[in-house]
Amino acid sequence: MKHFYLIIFLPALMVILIFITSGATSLPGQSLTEKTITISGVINTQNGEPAINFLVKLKTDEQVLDEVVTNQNGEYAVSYTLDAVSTQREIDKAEVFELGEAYPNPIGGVTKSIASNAHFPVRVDAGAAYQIEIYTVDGKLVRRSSHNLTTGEYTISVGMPRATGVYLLRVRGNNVNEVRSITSFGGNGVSIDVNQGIIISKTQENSPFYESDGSEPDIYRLKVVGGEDYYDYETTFEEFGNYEYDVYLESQTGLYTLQTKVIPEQGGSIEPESGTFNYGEYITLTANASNGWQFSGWEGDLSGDQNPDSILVDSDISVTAIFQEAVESPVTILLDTDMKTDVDDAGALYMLMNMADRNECNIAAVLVNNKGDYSAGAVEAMIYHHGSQGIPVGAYKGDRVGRNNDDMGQHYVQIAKNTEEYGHSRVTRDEFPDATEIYRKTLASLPPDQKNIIVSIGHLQNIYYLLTSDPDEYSNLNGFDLVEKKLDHFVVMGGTYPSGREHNFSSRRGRAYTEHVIEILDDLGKEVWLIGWELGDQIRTGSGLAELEKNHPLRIVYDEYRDLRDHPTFDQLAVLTALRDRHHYFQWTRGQISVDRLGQNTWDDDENAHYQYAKIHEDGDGPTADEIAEIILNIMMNNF
Ligand SMILES: [Ca+2]
Repeated sequence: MKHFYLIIFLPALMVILIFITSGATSLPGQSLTEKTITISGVINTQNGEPAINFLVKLKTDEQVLDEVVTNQNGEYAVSYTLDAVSTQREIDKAEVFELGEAYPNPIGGVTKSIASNAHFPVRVDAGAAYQIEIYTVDGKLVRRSSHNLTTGEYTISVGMPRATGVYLLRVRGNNVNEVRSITSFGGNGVSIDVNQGIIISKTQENSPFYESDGSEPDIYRLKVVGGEDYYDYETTFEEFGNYEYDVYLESQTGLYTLQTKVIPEQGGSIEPESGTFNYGEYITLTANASNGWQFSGWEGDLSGDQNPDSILVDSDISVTAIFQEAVESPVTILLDTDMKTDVDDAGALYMLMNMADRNECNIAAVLVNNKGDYSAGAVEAMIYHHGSQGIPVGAYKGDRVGRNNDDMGQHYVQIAKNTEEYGHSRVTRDEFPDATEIYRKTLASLPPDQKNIIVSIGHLQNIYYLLTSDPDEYSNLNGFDLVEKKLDHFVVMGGTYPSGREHNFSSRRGRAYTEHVIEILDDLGKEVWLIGWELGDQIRTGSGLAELEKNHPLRIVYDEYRDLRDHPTFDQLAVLTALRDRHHYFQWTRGQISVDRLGQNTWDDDENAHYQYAKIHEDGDGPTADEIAEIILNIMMNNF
């Protein structure tokens, strides 16, 4: 910041008045006085215009007591309340209080007359700065002089009042603090009380001395500080009571620049980004985060993380806004899987576990909707293999839906039974709690304000039993109300769009559940995002899994099921939709689904419905099927 100091005495461009008001306070042993000084005035530029946005300071040599910025009319008012203690140090006038109150007049002693001047021989005992001061009896300082003295006798000139009357003479310094009474005879001499001590004789020398009895104003300085466009002033103070104190008015003006910086650049922006501002202005700065980013805090001339924040213009300003990638509270997933033949369920489970490791989701529970004994055990084996022990697993306990032990994929049976390799202990579904119980227990434990999502990648009977469940030890809500309260939405792999037949919805013993679940979901009104068979069939992955270790369950099941050939990603697309920006990957059609008794689904476009199904973006509007497949493969392989 540039400062320009220039002091010039000029004719009175302005008049500054000092108003002194008195209050009173008291300290033990002393009666001291508290005073408030207020100085107000108008500053004009040399051509008579109001000086706007000048900083005016009331200050001693050491300390700024008050400061204000001139208003649109160039007006200012500064004030300061002097308490009895601090003023002794900060401003000369304090000594007036100290003297007037603590050293009552007169002290006594022998009175001697001094013929025509006020020169006092003084004996001092050691080198130090001494001050000789003359006060009126009511404590107003009339004169002061300072002297650096060593041991010996000195004659010191002290300005004496011309007005006839009794005054106090005080000598202090180097542990001396003596007060005498003197009488001034109006320029014809003084008399002084002499006592044992510092004042030992008198001289007859004549010496003019400066006099001010308080009837004339003194000259004070106004400091003008500012930029290139500055002016210099002299001003006068009308001074009452002949007090002595140093007052500087320091004014400042000018134009200053704002520079901003954003770290990292893509994190957001600052408004305003730059500019030129008048001294004394406040700039309000707003940090605007980009999508996916959040404001972290200010650096430079601002600090903290208040947003927006404001800053006073008193120099060139440089402000940096720090942004960080937004960490949203991850969604909470309840995965409902058949894990019985097709291997996309295993791919979906590994995607979820890998994404949970990177805080993209919490896995609250896995529910298994196949009647075969080993589906839940296979899920448990994969959870253990991945190191995600602790995820609750619930199993469908009925005997209608899905495949039995002989018909289900033997690759899953093999995984479930291999406790030695994967370290799990529960193998068959009778060792797992009921899926409805896990659903209810988990939902009851979740806060309703999170994004709790059921991702369904199999048959719908578990969801049916959940939605029709009664209150229990976990919740006094029935299933419908519990889901209404705790769940945000469903992502469902099932159906073919806009119409067709698909196994999850239409299996011979499962399709009755589908029909009922859709009816209940119609009533519930929650969002349902649908992944159809035709979409998963276009996006194929699997061959890349050959790079996984040989004991990796995902590699084993893909190898056993399809010889590690590329294979549709029905269930993985549901996970991708649940956890990533679904509009980036797919375009969505909103409408009403209907499912008949055979599990055949049809579709009616309806902008007000709460079902949507996904399809690949038109050319150029989003990633292609191959690009999505690559992303899924990498997430399954924990390579992202
Ligand atoms: Ca499935």
